[in-house]
Amino acid sequence: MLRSKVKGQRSNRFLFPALIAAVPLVCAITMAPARLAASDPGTGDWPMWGGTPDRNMVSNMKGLPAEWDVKTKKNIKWVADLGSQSYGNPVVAGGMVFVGTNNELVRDPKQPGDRGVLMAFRESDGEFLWQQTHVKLESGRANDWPFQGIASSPLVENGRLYYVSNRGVVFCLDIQGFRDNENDGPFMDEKLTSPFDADVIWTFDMLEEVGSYPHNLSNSSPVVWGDMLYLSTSNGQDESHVNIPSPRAPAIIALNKQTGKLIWEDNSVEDRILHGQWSTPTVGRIGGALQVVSAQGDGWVRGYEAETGKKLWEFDTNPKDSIWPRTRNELIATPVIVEDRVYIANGQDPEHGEGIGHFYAIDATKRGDITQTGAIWHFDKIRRSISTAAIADGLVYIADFSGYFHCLDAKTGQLYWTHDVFAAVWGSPLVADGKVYLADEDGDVVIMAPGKEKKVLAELNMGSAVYGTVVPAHGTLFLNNRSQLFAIAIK
Ligand SMILES: [Ca+2]
Ligand SMILES: [Ca+2]
Repeated sequence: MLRSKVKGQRSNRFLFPALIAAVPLVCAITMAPARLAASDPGTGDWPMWGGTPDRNMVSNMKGLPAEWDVKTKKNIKWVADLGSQSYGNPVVAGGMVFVGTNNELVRDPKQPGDRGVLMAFRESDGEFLWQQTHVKLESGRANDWPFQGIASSPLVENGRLYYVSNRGVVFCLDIQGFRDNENDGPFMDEKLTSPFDADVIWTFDMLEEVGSYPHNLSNSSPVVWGDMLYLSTSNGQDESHVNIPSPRAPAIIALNKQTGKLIWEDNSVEDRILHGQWSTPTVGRIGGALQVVSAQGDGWVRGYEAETGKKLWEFDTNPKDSIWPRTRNELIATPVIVEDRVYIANGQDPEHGEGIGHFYAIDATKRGDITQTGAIWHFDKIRRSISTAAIADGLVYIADFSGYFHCLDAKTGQLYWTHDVFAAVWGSPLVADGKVYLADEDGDVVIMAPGKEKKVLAELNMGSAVYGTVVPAHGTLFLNNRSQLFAIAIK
C-alpha cells in the first residue's frame, strides 16, 4: 500500500477526541508469569471507553490474535456494516456490541437523511439488533457537524446504556430495547417501537438544561461511579472562533444515573475556552480521595471530589509563554489515572494539523494550582496528540498525531523508543496479551512487543482509515474503521 508521511493536516474535517481514551482490561489470569497491573475487572466485557473508570487501556486478557487479514478473512470472526464515518469506539457488554456512526447506511427508510446513529449488534455473530438515530441540530455545523455521526463511546452497566447524542443530549437506554416487550420508563414517548428501535429510559439535554454550546460536535464518553454519571459538555466557541456564546455553561456535569437529574456542575474555564472541549472525564481513587479528573478547554486539567464536585487541584499543560494556536494547545485526549498519578498529552483538533505537544505525569494528591508542585515529569518531544496513554509494567505507551509512537518510563519520563507509523493517529494504544495494538489513519494496526526494546510484531491493514482504538472482550478484539465493525479472534 502506498503510504506517505503526514506533513500537513489530513483530510478529515475534525475532531473526536472522545474516542480516544483508554482503559485496561484485566482478566483473571491464572498462569501468566508477569501479571500486568491492569484495572479491567476481568469479566470479559469492555463496557466503556477505556474499559474501566481510570481509562487505562491495559488488559490481562489472553488468547488475543496477533495476525489477521480482512481480505482473506483469516481470524475475522465477523464484519458488520456501519455508516460512512465512525468516530466512536465500540463497547461490549451484555452479549452485545455498541458503536456510534452516521446514517449513510440507511437501515430504516422511516429515518432518512443525515443523522447520528448508535447501533447495537449481537456479540457472537455481529447480527444487527437495534439502532437509535438523531437528526442533526437545526443550528448546523457550528454545533453538529454534517455526517460526523455519534462520536461518544457508550457506557453499559446493569443493562442500561448511557451516551451523548450529536444533539448534546445524554441518553439512558435499555440495552434490550423493545425486544423484552416492555417500554421502560419514565420516558415512554418513543415514536418508533419495533424490535429494531431503541427504548429510552431518560434523557438530559445539555443545551437546554445547562446552556452548553457545543463546538462542532458533542462527543463525551460517560464514566460512572456509584450512582453518579460524569460527562463533559463540549461547550466551546462559535464558528467565528472568537466568541464564546455560553461562557457560564459548565465544562463538566455529574448526573444521577437512575434519574438523569443534575447533581453538580463546574465551570472553572469560564470564557477562556481556546476552541472546543472534547476530552472525556476519568474517575479513580487518588491519595484516598475519590476524584473525577477532567481535561478542559483552557488547556488545564482539573481534579474534583467525585461526590460533591469540589475542585481539589488544577494543572496547566501549556508553558506560560505559549500562544494559541501556534504553541498553546487544547486537551482532547482522556486523562488516565494510575497509582495517584494522572497521565495526559495535549494537542489540537486534527483539522489544525501538526505541531508541538506536551505529555505529563501529574501528582494528583497535591491541592490548589499544582502546575509547579504536581509536575512529576514532562515529556516535550511529543507532537500534538489526541491519544490516550496506556500504562503497563512501569511503561507509558503514547502516540501523537504526527504518527510517532513513544514508550516512556512511567516513573521518570525517560524515552525508551519511538516508532514512526507514517500516518496520523486518532486512536489510542491497547496493551494486552504480550502485545501493544495501535491503529492509524492509513487503516493500519501496528502490533508492538511491550517492553523497553522496540520490536514490531506485525502491521495489518483494515481496508480504510481507522479513527478508533482496538478493544478486547471475551478473547476477541473489536475495531471499527470508517464504515465497518470487525470482530477479530483466533480461529
Ligand atoms: Ca425495554
Ligand atoms: Ca422507554
